[in-house]
Amino acid sequence: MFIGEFDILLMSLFKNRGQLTELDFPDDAFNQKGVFTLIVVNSKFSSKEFLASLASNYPTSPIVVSADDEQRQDGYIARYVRFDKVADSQISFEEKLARSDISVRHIREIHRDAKKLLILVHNQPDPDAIASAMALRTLLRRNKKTATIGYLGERISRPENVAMVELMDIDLQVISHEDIKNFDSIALVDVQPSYFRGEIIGIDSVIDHHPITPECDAKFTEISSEEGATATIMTRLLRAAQVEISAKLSTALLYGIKTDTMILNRGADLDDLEAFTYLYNQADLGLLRKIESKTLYSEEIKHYGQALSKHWINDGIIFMNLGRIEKEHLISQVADMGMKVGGVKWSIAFGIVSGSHLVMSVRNSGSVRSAGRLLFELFDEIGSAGGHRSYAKAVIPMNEVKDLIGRTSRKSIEQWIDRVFRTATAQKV
Ligand SMILES: [Mn+2]
Repeated sequence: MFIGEFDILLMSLFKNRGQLTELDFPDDAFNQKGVFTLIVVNSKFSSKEFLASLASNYPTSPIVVSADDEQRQDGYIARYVRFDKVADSQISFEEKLARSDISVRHIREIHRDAKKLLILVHNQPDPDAIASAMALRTLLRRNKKTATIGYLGERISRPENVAMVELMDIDLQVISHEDIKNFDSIALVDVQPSYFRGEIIGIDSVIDHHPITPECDAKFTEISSEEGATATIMTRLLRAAQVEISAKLSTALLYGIKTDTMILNRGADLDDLEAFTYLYNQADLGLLRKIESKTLYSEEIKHYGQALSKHWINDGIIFMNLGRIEKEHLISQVADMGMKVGGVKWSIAFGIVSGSHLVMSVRNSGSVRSAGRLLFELFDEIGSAGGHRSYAKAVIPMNEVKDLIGRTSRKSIEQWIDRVFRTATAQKV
């Protein structure tokens, strides 16, 4: 039911939703028969009294007032909507896609003649990087044979990432610097040229969501740090090009956005939300659950068990030693777990990785000194150390540890770490 005069365009929007009743006078509203799925009132008639009697006459019909510049007033029974704004935001979204479509034509042009294209991600491929690389391959209308998705690091080991690659059957390849010569075009995804310290030449395109760095010259760049994930940018480009996004690709992109934004908690913006909602509708959620549940391997539980059973707590700090291990990510997982213990303000997990480096992962409750700064001050001179306020990491070569404390027995390392952290966390900020 429409009460009052309305724009023809607005009326046409509602025409296909059912039968319209158009009334010129508000009083006519009270002698209508039937059930109304929506009542739209021109703001001219939106007095409190009128809306209240409308509501009591039609208790099951939602009431919307087409407002001009009026704000919604408290105590009013209806919702105020500026219909022109609704249309406006839809148009500006379409405008954004249309602009992105120009970008798509550009990047397609740049890689068009390449016989062998390399889509290169950073050395530790995460779901966002992997999904975005797959998306670019689809966007460029290429397949496994005509575009390789590769990285220069070691075999991926994080269980979720391994599960993603295996369960989704993704052909992610480890490549060497030598191999790079075999490609006649290179696209970077989720990373920028400066990351490779000038070691890779001939980069034709860059798509990334990290803050732009100098020396980012490529024929095509789409770098936007407002987005929480490169997968969000890729989703926009695919939609702009009106490419159908398969269930598999939707799942991968959704997972990329989820992990890079910590389920839309960290650095996510409206575009991430928009992409998330869009992908969610066409993703294989069962498959996604399967991937996400694979966070542990059976042989890893032993390390966990040992570290947890031998933990000790001093001055609100929980210490957990994983001993000698191969998989570094276990240390940060155990550190996360330490924060769940009641009364704990700091969680320190550490272990010797590949026999060559002492790796420490530090977490705190946030209301204490910055973890990143603390590690930096303590260990920057003998290793690499730093991170965020509440989570940080230090990596120290074992020979430095030996120089510093004389020996590298389990006991001496534990005593040293205990002493260092108790002293450092006791200091005033
Ligand atoms: Mn990313």
